[in-house]
Parts: sequence; structure tokens; C-alpha cells
Amino acid sequence: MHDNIESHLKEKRVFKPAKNFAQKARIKNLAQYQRMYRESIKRPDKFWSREAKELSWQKPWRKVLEWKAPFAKWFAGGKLNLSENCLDRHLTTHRRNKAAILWEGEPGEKRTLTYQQLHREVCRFANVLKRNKIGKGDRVIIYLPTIPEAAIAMLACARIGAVHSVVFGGFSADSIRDRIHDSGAIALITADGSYRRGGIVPLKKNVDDALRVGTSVKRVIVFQRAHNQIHMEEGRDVWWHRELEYVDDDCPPTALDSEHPLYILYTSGSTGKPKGILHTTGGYLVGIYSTTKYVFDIRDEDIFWCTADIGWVTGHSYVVYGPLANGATTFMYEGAPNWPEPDRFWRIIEQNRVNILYTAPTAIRAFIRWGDQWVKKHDLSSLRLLGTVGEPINPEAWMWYHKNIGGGRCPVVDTWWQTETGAILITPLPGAIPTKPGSATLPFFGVDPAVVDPNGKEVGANVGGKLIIRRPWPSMLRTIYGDKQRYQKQYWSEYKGNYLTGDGARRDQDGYFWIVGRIDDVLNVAGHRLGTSEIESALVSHAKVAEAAVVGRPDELKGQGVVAFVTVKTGVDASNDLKAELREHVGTHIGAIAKPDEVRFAEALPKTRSGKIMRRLLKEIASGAKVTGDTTTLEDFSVLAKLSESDE
Ligand code: 7RM
Repeated sequence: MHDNIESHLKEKRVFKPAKNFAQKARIKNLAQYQRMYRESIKRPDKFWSREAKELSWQKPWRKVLEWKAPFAKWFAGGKLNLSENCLDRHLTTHRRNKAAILWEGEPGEKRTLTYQQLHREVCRFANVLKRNKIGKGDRVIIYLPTIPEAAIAMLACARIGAVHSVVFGGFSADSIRDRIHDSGAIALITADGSYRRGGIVPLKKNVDDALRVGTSVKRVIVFQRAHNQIHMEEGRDVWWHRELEYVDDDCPPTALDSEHPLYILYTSGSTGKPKGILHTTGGYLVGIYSTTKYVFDIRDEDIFWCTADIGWVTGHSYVVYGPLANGATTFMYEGAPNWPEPDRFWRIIEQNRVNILYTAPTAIRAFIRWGDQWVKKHDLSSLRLLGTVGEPINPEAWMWYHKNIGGGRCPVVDTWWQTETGAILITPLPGAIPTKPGSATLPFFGVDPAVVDPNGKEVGANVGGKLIIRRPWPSMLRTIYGDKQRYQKQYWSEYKGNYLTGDGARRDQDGYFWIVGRIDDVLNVAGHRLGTSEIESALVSHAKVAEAAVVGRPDELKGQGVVAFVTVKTGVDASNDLKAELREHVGTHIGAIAKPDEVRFAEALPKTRSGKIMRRLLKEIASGAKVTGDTTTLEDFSVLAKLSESDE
């Protein structure tokens, strides 16, 4: 009996960077990447100093890294301000009058903020925070839609050293309350409402419900977005626009210690209490600055669109901080991809001449399902680079994205990272690293990942195991807020001194990483340990399948049986014949061992707001149990009800 995760799916396609792309890129070929990577591993201090020196420091650091495992101090002794690096730094350059943020609301309004305008708004709002007795070290919850004010609020907190914690606009009163309690937040920034698929999400009402019981929140600042009727609590609630009347626009950036807390972002632990992932200032800035620069090879002329919600770490690092630290133009969109029609994204790209698109596999699979005709209506020739993040991308979805969105000419960067890692850790560099559909390819500079067996020994090529990171990196989490022990235990104790990602992976003969899913989701079928992503990718490679999620359920004979939840493409008849066909399809693509014992058709799969399939819930449904675990991060509760109904 062995404990390694087996791997069966072999993907042979390779895409080399196009010559004209590579020539203009910062990293132009594999040899240059390898040289820099080697340097970054052998002499990390030198590598990261060089990156950090491209940024503004109010006081230089004493030491690049102080590492008392598992506690890191990056750029120790240095002082800086993140908002200064995202704003003030650009005001003395040609970027002063350049668009920092281009925004489109779901109903269709458009706004542009230049660097100078954004700087002014951030300074004024920072003064509003001060006026409301919010200061350095105070925790502030931000519960806003993806509107420029979300970025302004984050940057204003960073400017005065307040610690923000953004809560997804889709979360409920309970989730807000949990996060207030855990963080001890004294203030909350929200809006009256936000738009979603034509309707209005009552943000302020959710806040009122969350604050009904006594909490630490003393002040609620409300931005007027949707003009829906709301209640304003005397002595507690103030309007954003009214507060601005009392402040001026002079607010020098506070010099903060490199290790000063920047934000807490909650991720749902698989059980119980959500974990508050804490990021700090200097290392985080260097991490997001450097990854945005090299992974997206971002240029001054580019319009960069990361479609993530501001409440996901991807929104923090690649909608707001990464692009602005690079002086780029970041595009923000408030609403749903299928509102008013399934071509909203393509319409936006055509109208705004977007150059770089960064989105999630879940969105790509939805586009495939809705049909190519929506894409074909639009001119996407402005695009020059595509990215994905959030889940393993099924090779067929990768191919569709490359061909239909990228016109076959844009490199696709499949970027692997986590809330905990702060920035991208495993990724292609678009001018240098040949891509393979479904693989996140090679480590970013300074990152030392490995795939190991249960004893911590690195496994050979194409053998699955646990993905670990063997040394600290600048944008790493520093702790779980208020719970050092949990931080130590969860991430650093299984393989002492190494960071445990919780993901399963394999490395192929070229050293490329393939993420096979979360370790907790690995199936154990008759002694074979199978990752979820390969079976799902085999299902998605069938012409009639849009999306699939595979889970195990107890089986007397095999230990676990394989249950596949499948959604079909628009117009496909979900028949019993198709079920049989899909079982055979998996059999031929992977092997008999992976054939689903049961295929269930579903209208939709349960997902988090960032689009990750919640296999934990499907597992409970597959084994006939009631869903009991934490469902607060579930995007659409009706999906669960429907899945359980289809049981009867
Ligand atoms: C950025 C983000 C983290 C988890 C991670 C993986 C999965 C993310 C990829 C991926 C395969 C990818 N932060 N994941 N990116 N799996 N390929 N390119 O998603 O904290 O919300 O989630 O997401 O399982 O551990 S997160």
C-alpha cells in the first residue's frame, strides 16, 4: 500500500511563446528565466533587494529577511507606505495624468480616475477616516461592491496604517458579524446597495442586521451607490459624501514599519471558524509588484483587467495593489458576466480595448456553456495576454480560452497561488516559459516548491504528492490573526520548516507543476489515491459536458466509490445514455479505476463567490447525508437545495 497520489492523464500539447511577444517581453527566453531563477534561489537577498529598490522607502531596510521559522520579517527595519507606492510615486512622472482606474458599473455607467485624481480621493477619504477617529492599527471592515470607492477605501486605510478586512459583497449578515468579532474592527465602510443581475443587493441592511447585537463597531461610513431606501443609525452611521465636505485633500502618507499589518482576509476553514489571513506591508508590496511586472509583463500602454471581485485575494493583489504599484491602468467591473447578456465581458473588452484579461476557470467554463456565438459578436483583437487563477483549469477549457478568446495569438498564464501566499507563486512567464494546457508550469523567482510523499521526501517525475514550499517568500502570510498556534500547526508543522499548501500536485519530466486538487478531496478507490482534477478534466473533454465535480462516497468494497456531478452544455439532453457514455469516456481517457460509479446531472454546482467548486458539500450529498458544514461562503444557496432535491 502506498500513499502517493496517482496520475493518469497525460497532456502532450506544448505552446511556445510567440517570437514577437518574446522579443518585447522583460523575460525573453527560458535560459534567461532559468538564470534569474537560479540567482533568486542562491542569492535571495540580492534578488529581492533589487526588486525592492524599484519602490519608494521612507527608511531603508536593515535586513532583507529575518527568519525564525515559521515567523518571517521581510525588509526588516524598513519604513514605507503602500498607498504612497501606488499613488504619490507616479505623480512626478508621465503617469500623473494617466488613467489609474477605468470602471464600469453593471447598469453601464463609466468612470475614469487618473493617478492624480485617485491620489486626491484617497487623501480626502483618509482624512475622513481620521476625522472619525480611525487610526494606525485599527481594524476596518470594507463591505462594498467592486466600485472605485472599494479601492479608495483600501488605499486610504493603507495610507494611515489602518488594517482593512474586505468582506465579499455577497456575504450575509452572519459572515460580517463573525469577521467583526474575530478582527475587533471599530469601523465599517459600506454602500446603501449594489447591483447584481439587474437587482439591488441590500448591503446596508445586511450591515444593520450584523450590528443588531453589540459589536466593536463604532462607526459606519456609507457610500451612496444604488439610492435604495436605507436606515441611518443616529450617532453611528455617516454618509461618505457628507463627510467629504469637512476634510481637505492634504494627507501625507504615514511611514509604516515594513512588518506593519496591511490587511486581514478571511478564508473559510474546512471546519468552524474562518481564518483571518494576515498580510503585512513591505514584503507584500514587493511580491505583488514583482509578479504583476513579470507574469503579466505589464506595459504603460496596457489596460489590464482582472475580473475578480474585490473581496477575493485576487482582487486585492491584481485589481488594486499590483497594477497600481506598477503605474498601470486597471479596469474594474461591478457586475455579473451574463448581464444583461452573456457577452458582457466581450463587449467590455471591445469597447475599452482591453489588452490583458485575467479571469477564473469557472468563468471560462460558463462561457463555453453559453456558446461561442456570444464571443464571435465582438472584436477581441486588442487582447495580447490571458491569465487564469482559482482552480486547476481543465485542458479543454484552456484550449477554448486560447483559441476563442486569445485568437490563438495570446499566451495563457495559468497562475497558481493562495490567499496565504499573497502573490502568484507558480506560473508561466509569458515570453519565456512554454505552456502546457492544464499546468501552472514553473516556480516564480525566489519560490522553492516541491512535491513530497508523507515522509516529506521529494517524489519522482509524474508521481503525485503534497505540494509544499521550502522557504519563505516576501508576500507570505505572517500569521492567522489572533491565533499563532493555528498558523504554526496548520501550515508549518506537518513538514517542519516547510509551508504546507494543502494542494496535491505532480511534477512532470520537464519539472512542470500540475495541481491535482485539494488534498482533502483526494479519492481513495481500491487503494488507489486519485486527485479530483484529472477525472474532472476527462469529463470536461467530452463535447457535451460543460463542468464536472468528482467526489468520493463510502463504498463497502472499494473503500470509496466515484460520484460525478455533471452540468451539460446549453441545449444538450441529459439522458441515461449520456451517463453511460461519460463513464466509458473516463474509462478510455484515464482507466477503469477512475470510472464514476454514478453520474448525476446537475443544473449548477455549488461554488464559493470566487468560483471554486465546494466538493465538501457534494461529498455530503453523494453519501446521502444532510449538508452540515460551514456554507457561509456559498454563492448561491438555491443550488444546494436543487442538488438535494434531484436525489429523490
Ligand atoms: C488565488 C486563490 C487557493 C486555492 C489553491 C488551489 C486553487 C488557485 C490555481 C489553483 C490550480 C491554479 N486564492 N488554485 N489557483 N489550482 N491551478 N492556477 O485562488 O485562497 O482563494 O484559493 O485555489 O487549490 O490552494 S484562494
